[in-house]
Amino acid sequence: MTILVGVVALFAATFFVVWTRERRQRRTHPVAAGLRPEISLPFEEEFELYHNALSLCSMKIRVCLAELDIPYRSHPIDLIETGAYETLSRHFLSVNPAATVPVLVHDGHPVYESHEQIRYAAAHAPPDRASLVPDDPALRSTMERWIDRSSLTEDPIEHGDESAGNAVPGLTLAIFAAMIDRIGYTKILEGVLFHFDKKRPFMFLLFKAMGLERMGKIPLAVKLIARSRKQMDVHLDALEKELGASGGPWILGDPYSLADVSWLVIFERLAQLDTLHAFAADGLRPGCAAYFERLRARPAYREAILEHPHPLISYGTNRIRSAKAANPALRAVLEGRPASAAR
Ligand SMILES: N[C@@H](CCC(=O)N[C@@H](CS)C(=O)NCC(=O)O)C(=O)O
Repeated sequence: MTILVGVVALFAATFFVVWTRERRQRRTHPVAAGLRPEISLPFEEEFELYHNALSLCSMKIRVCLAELDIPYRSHPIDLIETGAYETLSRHFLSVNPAATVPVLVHDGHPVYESHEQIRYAAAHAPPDRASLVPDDPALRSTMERWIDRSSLTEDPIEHGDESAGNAVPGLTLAIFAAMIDRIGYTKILEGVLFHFDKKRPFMFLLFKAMGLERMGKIPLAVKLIARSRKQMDVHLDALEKELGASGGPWILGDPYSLADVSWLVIFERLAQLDTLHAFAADGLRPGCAAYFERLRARPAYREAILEHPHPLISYGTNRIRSAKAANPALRAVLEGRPASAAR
């Protein structure tokens, strides 16, 4: 018995020492947005991108680089949803101490925050490419407004009224819950030990334990999804109006701009969530539905999204689709329709 207590105490002490040391080395902190010329990172190519297939902000900068035809060296980084907390690795923290993707690196200097990265990339457009930023100041200010209205900012859950990007994380809970059933508990545990926002790994543990099918039994998730859905409705109504006023085909009318880059990924996320039809299709916001089809037809969509697939994303979308088909109450939670309404 004494030996057993001794072994347990030794194990606990060793664990505590290792954890404390690791935690110190994996400390995270916020970073200022934009180019950080004072930081130098190892690099091989003019542009390098640390990104993830699922991450909305990563999709945005990939689309932008594809539109501008800027080649880059790709560094795929896992999030827990796609396999592991690689963003918490010591290596990645040396690239971004805020532990988030994407990070654009230009000549070895990081540019943080995707809405700043697209502006930065546009300012470095090759001379033979349209810069995606109109010269006309009025159009430029409209573009900025629509970039902001699609951006994911700090503490998005509390600011869904401000932008569609902030309304997205609440809706994304469904695909989180679907994807996480393929990830082991020990991987999530790394987040419990080291993630800067402990709510997130605990949320994944809960989703994994409960399963997507029982998401409707988590009152906080149900409330958040309903609120995010309403917020997204408001943002899309505004976009529908703007597309009508500009006459399309793009947000500013004729010129395709950074605003369109930013909105493409919002629609793509709704499609990944198998919920696009509840927001823009079949006579519901036809302007937005047709707009997304036009965005999808651009070569950048193929290059930046279709050519960066992840098996767990398609797995997640299919899981959501089949779970809703088998469970009308879950469909009602995710799509806001009465449980009896079939698609
Ligand atoms: N405002 C940042 C948001 C960056 C962000 O939150 N990235 C997410 C993926 S979309 C992330 O890396 N999350 C890491 C985690 O949750 O552990 C941007 O626009 O770049």
